Amino acid sequence: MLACACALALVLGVPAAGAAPGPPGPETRRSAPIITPTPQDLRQRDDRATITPTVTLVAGDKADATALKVTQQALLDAGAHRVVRAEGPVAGRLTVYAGGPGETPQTAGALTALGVEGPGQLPPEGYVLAVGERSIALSGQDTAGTYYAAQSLRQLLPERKGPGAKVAGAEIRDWPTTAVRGVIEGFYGIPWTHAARLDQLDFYGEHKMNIYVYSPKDDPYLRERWREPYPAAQLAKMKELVDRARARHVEFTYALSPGLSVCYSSEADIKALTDKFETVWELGIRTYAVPLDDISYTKWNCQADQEKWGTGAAAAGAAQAYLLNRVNRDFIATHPGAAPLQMVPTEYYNITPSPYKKALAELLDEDVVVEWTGVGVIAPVITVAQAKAARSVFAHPILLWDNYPVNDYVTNRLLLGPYNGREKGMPAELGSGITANPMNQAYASKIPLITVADYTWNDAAYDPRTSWQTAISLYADGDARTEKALRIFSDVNYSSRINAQQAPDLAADIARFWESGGVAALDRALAGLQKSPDVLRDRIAEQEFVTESEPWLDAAEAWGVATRAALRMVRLARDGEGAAAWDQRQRLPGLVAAARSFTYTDLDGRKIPVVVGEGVLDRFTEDAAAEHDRLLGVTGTVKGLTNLPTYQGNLIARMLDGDNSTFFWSSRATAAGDHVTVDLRKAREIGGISLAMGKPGSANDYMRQGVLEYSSDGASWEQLATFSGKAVVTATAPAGTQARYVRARATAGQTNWLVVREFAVETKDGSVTGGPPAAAGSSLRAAADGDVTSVYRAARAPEPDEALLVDLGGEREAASVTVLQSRGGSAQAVVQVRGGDGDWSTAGELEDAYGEFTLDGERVSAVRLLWSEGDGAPQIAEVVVR
Ligand code: 14T
Repeated sequence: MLACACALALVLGVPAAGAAPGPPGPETRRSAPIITPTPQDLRQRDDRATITPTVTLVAGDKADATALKVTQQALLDAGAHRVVRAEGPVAGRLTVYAGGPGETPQTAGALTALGVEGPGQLPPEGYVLAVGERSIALSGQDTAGTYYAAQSLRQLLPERKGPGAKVAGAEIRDWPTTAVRGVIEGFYGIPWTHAARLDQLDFYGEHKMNIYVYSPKDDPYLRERWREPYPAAQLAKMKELVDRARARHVEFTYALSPGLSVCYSSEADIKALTDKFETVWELGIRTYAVPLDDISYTKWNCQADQEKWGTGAAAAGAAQAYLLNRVNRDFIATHPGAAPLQMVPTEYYNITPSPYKKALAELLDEDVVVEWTGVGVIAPVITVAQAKAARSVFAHPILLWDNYPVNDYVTNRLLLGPYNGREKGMPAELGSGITANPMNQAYASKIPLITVADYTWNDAAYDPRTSWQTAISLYADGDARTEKALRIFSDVNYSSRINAQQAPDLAADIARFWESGGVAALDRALAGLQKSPDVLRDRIAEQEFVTESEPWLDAAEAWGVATRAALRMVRLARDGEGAAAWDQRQRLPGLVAAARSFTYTDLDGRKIPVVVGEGVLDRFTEDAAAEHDRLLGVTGTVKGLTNLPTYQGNLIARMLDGDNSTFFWSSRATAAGDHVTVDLRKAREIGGISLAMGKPGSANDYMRQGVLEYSSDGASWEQLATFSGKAVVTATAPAGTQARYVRARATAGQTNWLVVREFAVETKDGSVTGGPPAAAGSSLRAAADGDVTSVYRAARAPEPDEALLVDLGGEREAASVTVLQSRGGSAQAVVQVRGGDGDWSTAGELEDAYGEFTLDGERVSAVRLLWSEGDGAPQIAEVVVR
């Protein structure tokens, strides 16, 4: 069997394809045709076709109308002036036979003439597409197959302004390995627009997907108010969707979710369900689903159910089976042409045998299809064995509801990486097929959905990275600059529960930089990131992509600016440009804050700060600052660490920002062993410790049982205190305690997540005295705490003879003293050092934001700044002795 490697051979083997005659003109958009999903079997032929000015189209009365339209349009786009229907070939013209045995009988003869076998032996939806010298034949096993042959032809033909294009001879025999392939609009939050849905249906057809399940959680008529009839205007729109879907060979599936309020035993409710189904039957809908996910099955909505089935999960399974069977018998069975009913069980997310599943498996009519999300609501992997187990535990055909690329549980993110972690051979075990739950962003969803379509059609040939490149290339519509920008943008929106690594391309560039230091190469990559949003805004064909991705585009651009500034800072510091590097360093927090400032507005009107490249871009700016710290000779900012995942933008750093209204928030319950840790960056003498957890609105989000511990190496820990049942914990380390790390570690599991407002650790090393006194919220110590981001801000201008004294707590050999003034502070001072003899000598005069004074290895025990009078209040970020 031939797969994607052969597609390549086909293209490379006949370089003239799509480009002849002459060199590729500007109208030649793509040199290498991509057929996606990857065909099962594609072979090159020695001959090639020529697009003649008039092309003859031979098609029977029963030929698939949309297949003919697609074929005709593809021929016109390939440069034909006219496509004329006829009964047979006309001399001098290319003839295209469109239609399988049941549609266009003439195709059989054409295939014989080309020496190609017909589609008779292929599975449903299979097709044969042959391109020979004088004719092209498209022959589906059924009309869907012919339509898919037309889609493949569309991708095979070049785009040209006039006739004459040469098309490499090819023979494709192709069929899907998964019978049901498509998308379930099944997410919470803002539903897709009508226009987006119409557009999606076209897109599904182009990618050989054959099902769309209409099930947005926040359409009131589908869930909250499921019994209510539709307003006429909404029915009219649904009709438009149904018609569009039918034309694209997509099964429009109507899913009604009564579980929030249904009384399973109620004849009235069963009638309400089937009545609603009846109204949409009129629109042409033939496939139905009753999802019972995300509801309570331990609480009945009516007393009658309690009386009929008793209590417990098995009772719920029996009640649900009863309702589903009634719908199956009263509605599906009485409506010829209706497809098998689909249902989502309340336990949809595992394969663990249970009383509920047992009841459902035994009682539900055997032709009802059961939906299942894999193991886990968002399954990182789905294996052949799991699919088999699902089939056996539910004892019904399984339709995989795959929660990718859905982002309703991470509305601050776009998930643009490929479909991944689904074992080859898995679809064959399901019995039904695969529907992917997409993002609230319909257009951006197309990138991952193209890869889903690829996997579901031909899982054996599927390669996530290759498919992802194809998806990007296709979505960029062959425009090289758009493609590059889209790849960069998708790279920084790559990770998810099914793709572990964030920004794999950029992370590799950054790793290379830290290893071997090529500033220019990394700056090129970061400039690419900074510019990619504008390229996409200007050039991408689907402007809706830009509209819905706007906050992420803004953030990507701003991160490009911030990371480039960080890189520049490192370069300057390495080049000995201390003043310029310091200037750059001080811009950094503002640039990072700007990059974090863009928001997505959700269904409730809440503004959610979006993230891109998290863990990579933010990390780079932190690593760059750490490198700058190292070059300056300071220990750096106290850091927060945790093994817990973060809920949205509530980063661990927020427990150290001195702001009691911001907090770290975990995105899961705390388990024994979980910790939050303060890293003081070097062993220091510590004093008082205060851990403030919980917050208004989440008063119970605190660590119920734990220990406060410290360590100098992060490996062996000493206990300071234990705590339980208190949201605010304080302790004092015994005098002389030296520690680099202080942590709170949970000693028991709990159901609540964790909020830490502040984790304050007092440090006692280094002493700063003198004046002027510090302003409120600042401290003298900040001038010599090893952290250039904490600033000593004087409360007032210096008085005559006032000086700031930094005691090093011992004598050491020093090469230089550097004084860093924060932006906005421009005090002047004479900088003196105290030598081994106790005498003060002048090192230099501080005049600017950055003052570096050489000491030639003198022994130094203290530094003082003798302030000049008349200036404003000094602001000293750090006095550094090296
Ligand atoms: F029906 C299911 F197969 C399913 O996945 N239901 C929902 C789905 O609508 C949603 O889009 C998806 C991703 O968030 O997960 C399910 O919803 C949940 C699942 C949870 F575990 C909502 C809250 C949960 F805690």
